[in-house]
Amino acid sequence: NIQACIFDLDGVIVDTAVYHYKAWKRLANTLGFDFTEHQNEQLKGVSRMASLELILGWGGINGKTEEEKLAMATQKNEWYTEMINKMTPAEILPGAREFVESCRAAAIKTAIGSASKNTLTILNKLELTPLFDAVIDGNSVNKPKPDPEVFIKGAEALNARPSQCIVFEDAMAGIEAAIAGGMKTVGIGSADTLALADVVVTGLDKVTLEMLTSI
Ligand code: G16
Ligand code: MG
Repeated sequence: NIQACIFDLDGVIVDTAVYHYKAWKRLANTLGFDFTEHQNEQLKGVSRMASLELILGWGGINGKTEEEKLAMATQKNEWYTEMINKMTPAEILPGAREFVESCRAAAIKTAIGSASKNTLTILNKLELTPLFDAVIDGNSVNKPKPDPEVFIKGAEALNARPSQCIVFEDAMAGIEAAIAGGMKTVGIGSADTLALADVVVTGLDKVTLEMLTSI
């Protein structure tokens, strides 16, 4: 039986990828280059500093000091937070609130396991904070996905055994993290990119509790 469901935030509960993309693009443009939406796919689930490294690589920019990189990441985050501060509950992805509520109604614990340091701001804007028993985010982990730390801490916070947790993830690194943590996985997106997941669906609007018991 399932004790807990742990949800990634970006790409599962809400689509903030478009805001990350706009903010990173603005930073790249100030540095004199551009990158595509296709390249942006590679940034999903990747931490802020690791994303910056990838982007600087695309622009062929070398030799920046750690201090300069930190300033760039901070600037990007300012532009990003300006956008997420305007988010409303209308931006919750289809079925997300309903599915989390159905877990709670069935006495299944719920947590967020996200790489984002802006997790609480986003949950508050979406008015979803009360629906989660625990929130593990980029501020509470040292090792980014695909390391299982974020999900293991989530399971611990919920007092659940990893084998009885289901993780919902849109990024390959996140699916790998959950598997490394000994958890079951539901991929949100396409079966081509999330091949390692136990099941793949297009969104939480396509998931039922009955489906989960058969994983
Ligand atoms: C998210 C996004 C990533 C982002 C990361 C860190 O991960 O998918 O694109 O770089 O968080 O975000 P921040 O700069 O807000 O700390 P997740 O794990 O929620 O999909
Ligand atoms: Mg994600």
